[in-house]
Amino acid sequence: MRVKRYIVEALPEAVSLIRTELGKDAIILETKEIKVGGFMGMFRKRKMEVIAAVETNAAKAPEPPLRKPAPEVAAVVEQILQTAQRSSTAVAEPPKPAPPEPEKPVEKRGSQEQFIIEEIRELRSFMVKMSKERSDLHAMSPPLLALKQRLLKQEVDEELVGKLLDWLQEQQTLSSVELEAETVWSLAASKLEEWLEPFNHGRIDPSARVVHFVGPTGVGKTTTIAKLAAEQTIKLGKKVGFITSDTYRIAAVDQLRTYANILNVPMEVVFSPMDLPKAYRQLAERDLILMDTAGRNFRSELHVSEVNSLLQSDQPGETVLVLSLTGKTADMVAIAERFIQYGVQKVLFTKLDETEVYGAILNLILRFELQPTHLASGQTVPDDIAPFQAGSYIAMLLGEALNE
Ligand SMILES: Nc1nc2c(ncn2[C@@H]2O[C@H](COP(=O)(O)OP(=O)(O)OP(=O)(O)O)[C@@H](O)[C@H]2O)c(=O)[nH]1
Ligand SMILES: [Mg+2]
Repeated sequence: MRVKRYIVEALPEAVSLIRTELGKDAIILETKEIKVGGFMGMFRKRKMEVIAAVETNAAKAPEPPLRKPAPEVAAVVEQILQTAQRSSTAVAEPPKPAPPEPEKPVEKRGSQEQFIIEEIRELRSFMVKMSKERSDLHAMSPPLLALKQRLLKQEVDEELVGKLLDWLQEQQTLSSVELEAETVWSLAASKLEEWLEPFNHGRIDPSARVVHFVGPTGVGKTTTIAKLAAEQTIKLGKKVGFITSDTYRIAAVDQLRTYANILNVPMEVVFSPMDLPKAYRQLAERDLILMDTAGRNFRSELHVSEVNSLLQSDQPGETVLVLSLTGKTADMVAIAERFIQYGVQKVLFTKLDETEVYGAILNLILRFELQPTHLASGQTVPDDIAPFQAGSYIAMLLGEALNE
């Protein structure tokens, strides 16, 4: 049997190709919508994948039942072929310019179109039925199903889940036995680790002199800065300075000043980008400057460009986008999209302690190629923060195989 895979815009295109390349006895084994291009299976263009096959040697041993061309399948293919031909004729040969009775050709074309639409509808329901039967036969094993459900409950992007499950199913096929739950879990963990490998070295760049923290209101920017200042001072022995541009609320300046006093860190307040050079001069002796910004509605482009004007610096530095895991994934995506335009490459997730749903971390990292620096998991300064580690993150995401 010769099997061939076609990626096309629409079914009729595949049908013509199949007929040309595999001949009229070809059968369609599977059709599904897929996406191509993009990154890690995302942001792709919609296409159609059509798997077709033709028997090359009738004398060969019979194929397993799944692959055997069912008579109704062949009939469907024949129908598709006819329909495609009719529809391509309809496209290639539009009705001739209006003869004396202008109404008639329009009517004729209308009914012809209607006929094709009806046929396509019928075909589609046939194909859906066939592919359902086929997928029923290929029903996922309970451990794979459990993993799928777990990841969807964790709000992992459906496309990522599909990609992981496809790979696991391949492994299962290769091993030709049903994989046990523990194996499925450890294979999934290793695949996720492979995906996250390029993003497992986030941290704050040791050569950065200025680190800016941006993010929506109340996500924990100021608290995080205090936690990191303690980490950098106590653990790494760095001399840290603070700058805040959050002058929208008096309390905001006071909040950072309180931490500055406790940690014995000098602090400068800037009201506009023009104040920055002076602030840097004042903190010239410090090894690392952590800059707090006001939380705003960063779905607004205006607010993003406004905060960006404060992030300009001639010093080596970076900007960390702070996002709370209690936020909605769609909102996080919209905000990340805005900041990506300004070159933000790092992300720090807070409020890990307030949720048991961790998929957004994976989605955001892979979708935007953001380097995660830390995970913050509570209100206590300085303890409730830890560097991001792919291994422990994946363990949280997957949970316990046997409890599923
Ligand atoms: N549970 C939990 N609470 C946190 C965490 N990080 C910060 N918070 C709390 O979230 C609230 C807001 O924290 P802030 O640090 O003021 O947040 P912000 O992003 O600076 O807020 P704005 O400056 O108003 O935009 C405070 O009550 C913090 O204690 C965390 O990891 N877990
Ligand atoms: Mg703040």
